[in-house]
Amino acid sequence: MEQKENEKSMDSDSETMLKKVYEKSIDPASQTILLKAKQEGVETAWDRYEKQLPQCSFGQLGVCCRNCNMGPCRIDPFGEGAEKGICGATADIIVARNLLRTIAAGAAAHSDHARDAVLAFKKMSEGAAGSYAIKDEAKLLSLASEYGIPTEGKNREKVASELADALLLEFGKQTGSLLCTMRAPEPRLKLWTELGIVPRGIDREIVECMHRTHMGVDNNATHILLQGLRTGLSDGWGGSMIATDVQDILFGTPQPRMSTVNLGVLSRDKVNVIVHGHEPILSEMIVEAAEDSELLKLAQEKGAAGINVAGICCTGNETLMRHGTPIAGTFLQQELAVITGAVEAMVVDVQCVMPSLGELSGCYHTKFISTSPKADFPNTVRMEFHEEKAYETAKEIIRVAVENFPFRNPEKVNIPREKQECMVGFSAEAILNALGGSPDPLIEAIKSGAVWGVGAVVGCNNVKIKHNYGHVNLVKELIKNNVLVVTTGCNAIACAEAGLLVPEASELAGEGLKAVCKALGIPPVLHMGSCVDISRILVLSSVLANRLGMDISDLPVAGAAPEWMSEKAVSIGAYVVSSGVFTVLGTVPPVLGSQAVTALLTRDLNNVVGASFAVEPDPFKAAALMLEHIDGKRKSLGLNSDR
Ligand code: SF4
Ligand code: MSK
Repeated sequence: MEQKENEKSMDSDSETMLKKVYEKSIDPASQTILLKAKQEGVETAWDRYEKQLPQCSFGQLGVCCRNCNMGPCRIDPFGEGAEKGICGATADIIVARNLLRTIAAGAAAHSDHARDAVLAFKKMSEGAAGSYAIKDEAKLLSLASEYGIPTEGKNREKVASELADALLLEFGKQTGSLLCTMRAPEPRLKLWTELGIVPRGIDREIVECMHRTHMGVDNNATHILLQGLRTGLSDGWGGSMIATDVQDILFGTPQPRMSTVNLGVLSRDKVNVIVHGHEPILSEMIVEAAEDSELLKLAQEKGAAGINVAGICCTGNETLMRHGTPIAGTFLQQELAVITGAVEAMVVDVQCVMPSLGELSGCYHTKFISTSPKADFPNTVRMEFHEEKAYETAKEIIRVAVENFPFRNPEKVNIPREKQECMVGFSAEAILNALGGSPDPLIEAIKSGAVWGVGAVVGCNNVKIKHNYGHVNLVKELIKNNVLVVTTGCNAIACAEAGLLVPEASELAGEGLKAVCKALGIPPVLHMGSCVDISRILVLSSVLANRLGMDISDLPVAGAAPEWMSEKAVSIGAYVVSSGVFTVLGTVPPVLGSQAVTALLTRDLNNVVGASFAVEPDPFKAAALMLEHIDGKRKSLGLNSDR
C-alpha cells in the first residue's frame, strides 16, 4: 500500500518536472537536456530566472536612476510616492536617459567588434597577421572605391592598408558623416540630415550619450531620444556595416550552402569544440586548426574519431555562413550544450556568453576557454588570442580540447537526436545572385502579390518567453501569408532548428511564396548572418528602395525581434526604426514608466522617421501587426492590399 503511494507520488513528481521542462522550450533537444539538468541537479538560466521573481517593477518600468551618488532615486509610476528624483529629474527624463545608455552600450558592443576586425585587417595588410589573407578581392576593390581610395598601380595589401586607415577614421571622426550612410536611399539621408541625426564618428556618438546622460546635462526626453536614433544609426550604418564588410573581405562573402543545426550536431565519437560569442577572427582559425593533420593524429591517439567544431550564437553564425560549420544552438542553449556532457572545450570570445559557464563546466569535463583580452570569466582557462599568433593559438586551443577527450565520462553523456538540415549563406550579394543579378524579379513578385512583403526577424532568446516559441511561430505565420523572411542572429538558429531554412519549408508558405521559392530553389526564410549582419538587411532594403526610386519606409517591409534580450538589440531597434522599418518587439523594453517616451516610441516616431515600434509578446498577434503594416504599405503603393 505504502509502496504504491510512493510510486504514485514519484509519478506525479516526474510529471510536474516534465511539465515544467516543456514550459521552458518548444525544442525537443533542449527539453531532453533540461530534464537531464534537473536529474543531475545543475542550474540553468531558467532556474536563476525563477529565483529572481518577482523582478523589480521600478527596473522593469525604467524609472530608477543611479546616475549620481545622491541617488539611487526611483519614481513612483502611480503618483503615490516620489514624482521626481533628488535633482528634479522626472520619470520622462530618467526613462529616456536609461534608454540612451542602453543604446550606447549596444552600439559600443557592435562597433568595438568592428574596430577589432579592422585592426586585424590592418595587421594582415602589413604582413603582421600572417594567418589571414584577402578572400574577397572584388569586395576589397568596391569598398576602396566607395571610400575614395585610388587602386591603380597598387597591390592588394597596399589597398587594404589604406582602406583599413580610412575605416579606422570612421570611429574617431569628429565632424561630417559616416561614409556608409551614403548607401541609404536619398530621401532617407535627406530626412536624417533635416533631423540632425546623421551620425558623425562612431565613438563620438557613443561618448556623447554618456556625456548627455551624466547628471545635469540633457534633460529633455525627445532631445535625448534623437541622440539615441543617431547613435543607433552609427551602429547599423557604421560599426555593424563595417564589421560585415571587413569580415567578408577577410573571410569571404557568404554564399548559399547546406549545414546542420541543434544539439544533435555534437559528436558521440569525436572531440567536440564549441565556438561561442560574436567575433569570427579566432573561430576562422579554429575551424582551420581542426583539420590540422598533427592534431587529427593526436585525436586518434586519444581514442577520438576526429575533431568536430560547432557554433553557438553569432560566432557560430559566422562560421556557419562561410564554412557550413554546424551550429549547436541559440543563446539559451549555451548551458545545455555543456550539460550534454559531450563538450571537450567551450571556446568563447565576446558578447552573450553567460558567466555561469565556468561553474557549470566544472560539473562536467568541459574546458571553458576564454580568449578575448577584453572578456574574462570566473573559472575559465585563459588562452588570450592575438592576431599575430592566430593559428598557433587556435592549434593550442584544439590541442587542449583533444587532450581532454579521454576525460569525457560516458555515463554523463546524453546527446539529443535532433539535428536539422539548413540552407544558409544568404548575403545581400548571394540573394541578388539568386535573383539573376538584379532586384527586379523580387520587385515584380512583390508587385504581383506572390511575395506579399518582406519580414526581417532577428534577435536573441529571453527566459521571459518560451525558448524559440516566439521566433518560430512568428516566422511561420509570416511565410504562411506569403511574406518572405530574412533572418539573422538567434532567430536564424531557432528557425533552422524548426526546419524552416530548407527549400522544402516552402510547403509551409502561402501559394505565391511557395512558387517563388520553388522556382529559385531557396527556403522561404533566408539566413543572412550574425547580429552585425543586420547591416546586410539595410543594404538589401536600400537596393530595393533605390531601384523603385523611393524611401525604405515606403516598402512593404516590417521587422521583429520576438525574444530579444541584449542591449545590442536596443541599438538595432533604434537604427532599424530610424531607417524607416516598423518593428515589433516581443519583450517589453523598460520604458513604460514614462508615458511621453512610450508614446514617442510607439506612435510619434512615425511623424519623425516614418516608422515606430510596437510591443507584442504573442507571436501570432505580432505577425498580425506586421501583416497589417505591410498591407498598408501595399495600399499606399497602389498594389493589391486585400489578403
Ligand atoms: Fe537621483 Fe538625479 Fe542623481 Fe539620478 S541624477 S540619481 S535622479 S539625483
Ligand atoms: S547572439 S545578441 S543572443 S541574437 Fe548575436 Fe543571439 Fe542576441 Fe546574442
